[in-house]
Amino acid sequence: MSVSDEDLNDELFERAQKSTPGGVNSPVRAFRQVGGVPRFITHAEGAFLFDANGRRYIDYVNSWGPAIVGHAHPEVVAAVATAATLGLSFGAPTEREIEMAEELCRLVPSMEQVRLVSSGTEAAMSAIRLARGATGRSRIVKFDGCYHGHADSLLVKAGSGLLTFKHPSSAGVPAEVVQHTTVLAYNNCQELEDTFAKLGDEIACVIVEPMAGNMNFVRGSAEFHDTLRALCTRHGSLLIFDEVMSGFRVALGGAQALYGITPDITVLGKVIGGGLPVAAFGASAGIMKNLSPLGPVYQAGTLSGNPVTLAAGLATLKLIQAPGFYDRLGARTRRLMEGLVTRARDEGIAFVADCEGGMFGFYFHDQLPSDLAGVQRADVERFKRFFHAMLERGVYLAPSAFEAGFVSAAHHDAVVDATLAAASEAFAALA
Ligand code: HOZ
Repeated sequence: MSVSDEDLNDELFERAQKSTPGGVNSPVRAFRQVGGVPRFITHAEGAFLFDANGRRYIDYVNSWGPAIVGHAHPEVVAAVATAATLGLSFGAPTEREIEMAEELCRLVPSMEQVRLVSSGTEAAMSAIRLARGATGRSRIVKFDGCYHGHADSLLVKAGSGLLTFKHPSSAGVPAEVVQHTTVLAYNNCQELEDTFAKLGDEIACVIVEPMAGNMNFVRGSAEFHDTLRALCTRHGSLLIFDEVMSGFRVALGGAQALYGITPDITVLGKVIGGGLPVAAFGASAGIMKNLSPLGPVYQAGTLSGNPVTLAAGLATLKLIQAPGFYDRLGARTRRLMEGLVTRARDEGIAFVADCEGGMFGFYFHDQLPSDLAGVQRADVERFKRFFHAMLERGVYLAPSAFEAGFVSAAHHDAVVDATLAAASEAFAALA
């Protein structure tokens, strides 16, 4: 019997579902919004993923952001291999942790000190605890459609998988746990002003994705960020920029460098681990001194600052500082988005797109959204058909209309051209 194109992915998916809920270890990997069987990846190189059937895809998920220099970059792989031979984990400090902390503080000058952790969830959760400990206040403010990992107090009207699977506020989180979480509309300055007028002196912190990537790609307006900064300063609340996605993605200094805003606390992840699990949160020394062992705010981790993961991260941070790196990355991402818009419009399809650095979003709609309500006005059914038309043609997009996409340095012009050729056919099929 001949093995059809989808058989090995099908087989693996069936097997996976027996031992793992939904067959995946993170919900966003499932194809539940778009339908069909997730591709089981055997390996990746540069701009390409290869699945169990040996099919090659141009990858615009890039491990949900980290693979900014392309998959399996030889310098990153060599750094990991060298580090691994020296031991995988010590549970004691290493010089590499100092190097990473120094590098992060140099590149993101709003931070004087950082604490390294193993996931974005941990970093955001710890940043909130730090803000509460430093201010002695309980209330936190977040925005509808923003996602900051899966800590309990942040799983209210959240983006990413919660939005995709239509459970924006997770079950299993007691009302008492989220009673201090206030959720506002993204980019709405009036709501912010009103909330601070009423609750300002209770607010420990506002946590925001300055360029949101978990409800598709939505840019925070300059006015929104200026208002946020001014209100937090006036009321003694801490402003937390969650730059897990935008950090080292939209610019070397993150979104805060583009907006010229100095947040009180920054949360980083994804790119800083180059594909291995590392995240960080950082702030002024005055704020960070509240953390244990200096202060009373507890935070810890067996594998925090792991020497092998930091080797991958440091090698990646070195590569992205090559002259012209972000100019080239931004130019390719723009060419991709402009090419998609032109090809969709050639077919009479309402389609808009936006991007910054190596991060992008597109919508089957005639207007770019500024908040979650705007995102939800776009045509998800059309997105699903486009997703599959592109997948059939060897282009792997995020399997959700509510996720940002990513371009890497390995997406050379020829790769972008091949994507656009696939998109021409896909749009024609949709039209
Ligand atoms: N922020 C990522 C996607 N929105 C998270 C990836 C995941 O949840 O697996």
